[in-house]
Amino acid sequence: MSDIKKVIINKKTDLNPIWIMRQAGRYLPEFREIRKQNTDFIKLCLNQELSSEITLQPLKRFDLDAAIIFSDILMLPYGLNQKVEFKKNFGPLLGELNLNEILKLEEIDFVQKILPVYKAINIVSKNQLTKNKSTIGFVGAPWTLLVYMINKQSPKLKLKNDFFKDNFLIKKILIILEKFLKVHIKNQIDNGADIIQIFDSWAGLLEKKDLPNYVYIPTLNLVEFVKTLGVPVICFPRGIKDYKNYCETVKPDAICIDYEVDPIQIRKEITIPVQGGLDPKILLTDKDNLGKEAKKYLDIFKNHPYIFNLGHGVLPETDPNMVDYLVKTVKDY
Ligand code: 1CP
Repeated sequence: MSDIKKVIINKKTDLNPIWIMRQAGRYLPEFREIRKQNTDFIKLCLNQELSSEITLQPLKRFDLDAAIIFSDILMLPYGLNQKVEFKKNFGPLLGELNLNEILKLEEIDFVQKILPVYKAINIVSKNQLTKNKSTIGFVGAPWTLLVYMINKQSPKLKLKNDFFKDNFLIKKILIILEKFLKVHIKNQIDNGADIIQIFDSWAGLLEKKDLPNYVYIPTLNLVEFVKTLGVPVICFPRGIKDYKNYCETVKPDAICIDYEVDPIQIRKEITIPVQGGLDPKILLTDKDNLGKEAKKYLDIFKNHPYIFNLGHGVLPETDPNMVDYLVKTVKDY
């Protein structure tokens, strides 16, 4: 069993495993090299040779405890036949949402369309580099995917005023998302993912009164589904503020915290295993500061099951030497 699973399942407190959100990505020159020759991001995600190679790149450099599959949460709307593009210096751009077409979609056609993602997971989980380590599969939470599907681009800081105007469409999309997210999760697990992380990157955009309908209930359904498959599930409701209420309602096996929440308060309030927290911007400072800030999290969660990670993805401008220093600091603690 991987150290990450020992923390989550056996509640071990002496292991300090580490992985990093967006560990396979733009801060690595070897990734940028492949990316330069593969300008279509979706096609790259659907090339199992390259996407498995990219997934393993950070494990070749650093003593990380997990591989997270190089894919994207937006492969789901792509599989649902909504057009998805990634524009340089802009981010994701989605096409028209055709409800009738989505309603007609069959499970086997969805799976066929994104099959290389599962093949890549299979390759990665069988590679020597992931021996005794976890292979993390992931999905976007229904709410965060709904945001991209309706908004068709990153919401950045807030939702448009008319976001909720088509209630019928929203309800239907949430039902479809639940169905296909379950298919997507099951296929990742069947191909070797031994942990699932649910990214709710835009949970923080909602008012408290809307959390039950858009975050708690849809995510709880997925969490319960993952549990029936015997795999631990980590939830990352970025910006949620009330992590205690989230954990008590959604009941994930572990909770990933963002960098805006006070870790001391989390330590006091949360009883389940915790992951993450360190501000990715700390990696842009210097080694002394990085060591100090990393130890702060390790000290606070000393007697608590804790998986080291950042409080959001590693930034593209990060020096890989700083990541190396971070991993060593955590391992030597
Ligand atoms: O080279 C490039 O320009 C592509 C950059 C990139 C990468 C490396 C994107 C576009 N996606 C990814 C990979 C990715 N995305 C992974 C791979 C595994 C790893 O972590 O190493 C994962 C887990 C994701 C998940 C993801 N995609 C999230 C959830 C986590 C988060 O960052 O909040 C979200 C919101 C996305 C959407 C997305 N995809 C890409 C970008 C730039 C974005 C964010 C856009 C926005 O700000 O709305």
